[in-house]
Amino acid sequence: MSEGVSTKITRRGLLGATAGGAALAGVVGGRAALTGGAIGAATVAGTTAARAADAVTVAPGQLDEYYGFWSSGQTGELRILGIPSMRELMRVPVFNRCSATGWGITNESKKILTEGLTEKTKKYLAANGHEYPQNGDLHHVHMSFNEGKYDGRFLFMNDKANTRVARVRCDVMKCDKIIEIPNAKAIHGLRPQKWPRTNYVFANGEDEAPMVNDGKVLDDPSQYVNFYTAINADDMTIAWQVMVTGNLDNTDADYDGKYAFSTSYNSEMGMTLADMTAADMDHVVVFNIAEIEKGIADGDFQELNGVKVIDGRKGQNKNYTRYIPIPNNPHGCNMAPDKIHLCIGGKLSPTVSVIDVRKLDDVFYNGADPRSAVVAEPELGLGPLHTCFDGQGRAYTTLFLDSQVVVWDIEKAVRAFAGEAVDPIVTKQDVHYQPGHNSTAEGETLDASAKFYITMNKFSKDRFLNVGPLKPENEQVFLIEGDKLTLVHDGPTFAEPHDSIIVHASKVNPLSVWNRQDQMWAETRKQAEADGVNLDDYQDTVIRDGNKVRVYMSSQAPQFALESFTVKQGDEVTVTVTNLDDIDDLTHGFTMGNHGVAMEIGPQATSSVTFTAAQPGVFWYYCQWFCHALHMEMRGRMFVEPRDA
Ligand code: RUQ
Ligand code: CUA
Ligand code: CA
Repeated sequence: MSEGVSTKITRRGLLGATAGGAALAGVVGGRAALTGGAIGAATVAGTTAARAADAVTVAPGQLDEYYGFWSSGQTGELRILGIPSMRELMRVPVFNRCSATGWGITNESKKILTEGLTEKTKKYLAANGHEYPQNGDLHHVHMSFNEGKYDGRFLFMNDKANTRVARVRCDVMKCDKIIEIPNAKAIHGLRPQKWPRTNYVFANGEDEAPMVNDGKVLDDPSQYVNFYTAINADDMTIAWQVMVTGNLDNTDADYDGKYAFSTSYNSEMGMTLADMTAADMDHVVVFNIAEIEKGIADGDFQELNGVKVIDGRKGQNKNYTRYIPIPNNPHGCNMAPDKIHLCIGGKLSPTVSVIDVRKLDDVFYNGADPRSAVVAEPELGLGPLHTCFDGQGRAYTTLFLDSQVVVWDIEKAVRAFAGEAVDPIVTKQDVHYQPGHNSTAEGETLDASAKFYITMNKFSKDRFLNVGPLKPENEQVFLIEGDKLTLVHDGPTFAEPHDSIIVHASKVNPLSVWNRQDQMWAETRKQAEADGVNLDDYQDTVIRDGNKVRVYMSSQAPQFALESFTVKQGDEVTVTVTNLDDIDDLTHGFTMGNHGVAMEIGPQATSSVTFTAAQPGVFWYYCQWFCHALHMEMRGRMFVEPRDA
């Protein structure tokens, strides 16, 4: 008998079965009696967490079930994680410069970083000696949709700092478009249209400014406006803008393709903290997409900096917008996968306001009071920011001030609002500390699931080794089991992941080797053709064109086709490297010593970089991506002859 029990008492077997759990509780209880209970409680909690951790452990060599696409805030890049392991897989530079890949250094990346800027901005930048903004603030990453589900084609993201929106191609995981949004200031909230597909990407302007911001109007907020922008996702052009009252914070779209929504924390149009928090109610703006498209088609717009702008401000009595009063400086804006309920985080109000999108037709067309679309407003805790969903009728709202997540039942909240005595709160769970966004697997899609819950916390405080006054943030993973959330992972991260999406691995299929005909280096290819160079073949050609020198060299591990080349002091040198290796994971690089020049050249890719050889001398170039046992030897010399020689 005792032998039978002992073979059964493995940690996994014990805790997995009810009877086993009871047996362990007995053992622990006995010990607790001897120690005053403290150790017993810790042991139970510890072993439960360990068992839960097993459920999300991805063993070395095993692949994660999901991709996580992560914002990086003021770092300006996109990050790719494996979920649930939280292993960081890749960093994709977007609004930042990158030493490893040459983003912001290569001609191909500079084209993307500059071509979408307005002429005005190019002037501001030139006055400061820059070709493109030197920073970015990337808050929100979202994937393109097809019929309410991720389609694996593109990722879209905002730059609050420089009013830009970027797109990343999921086939190569590189940014291929960046556009500056005219008129608007500080693009913050961003979401793709969910239905029928992502024709539009919606983007919020957070900061108010004069409609024509040319210095004639300055400190006169009564003349300030804000802009909501719809971007054509397929070609990254601006479709239209709507001028609104109040600022815009976060946005989302419905599952019917009819409406989009934005929260506003500054309906007051205040310029000081006191003014921005003066009113008890701010609002959500509802945008009627079909009416706006019709208004554009009928010519009911003004053109402002090349963009068709609809007037959707309060009191214009048209069917472009409606303003639903919401308490108080609301923030998060999240559409539930039940296709019905939109959840608005009250921030300064302890409530989440739930809007039933089926009631919006009445608000637009039958004169119904905008507040009649609010069907629940549960009191959940302090500082509700963002809400995510598990596809089973439950909502998970971050409570910034309480440092908690509150799990609540949407249907019960609706019933409670109608007067029934039900409590919508399922559970509250501490997080460490001060959460902003949160994610469940595919929670913003029709494939939402209840597997795990990720919280992106703004502070780590004491959770990790001290690294100085600047601390990392902390992201935590919880296993969802019925009503229970069990913490299974703490992960420090660098500034500042706001938002993330979790996408099943089956929906994302990146290439391992570039397609030689890729658009990314189309211009470089054109120049090569003009120079009589075939980029698909071995290249060791140096072309002189006045004081411009174009160097074409292919690379094959462990050699560049050119062991040296010669230019004259003051020449503008363009080096084009084509990686002829076509093996997975065989990336070369090109770094020119002492010239601030580096780039990545993936298998079968072409990359180019232009610089001025300002000083005479011998300069070594080398491959900076480890590619071969003789990688160190993969180098060559640039000879720069003195001008007068
Ligand atoms: S929005 S928490 Cu809440 Cu940019 Cu970041
Ligand atoms: Cu090529 Cu290292
Ligand atoms: Ca306010």
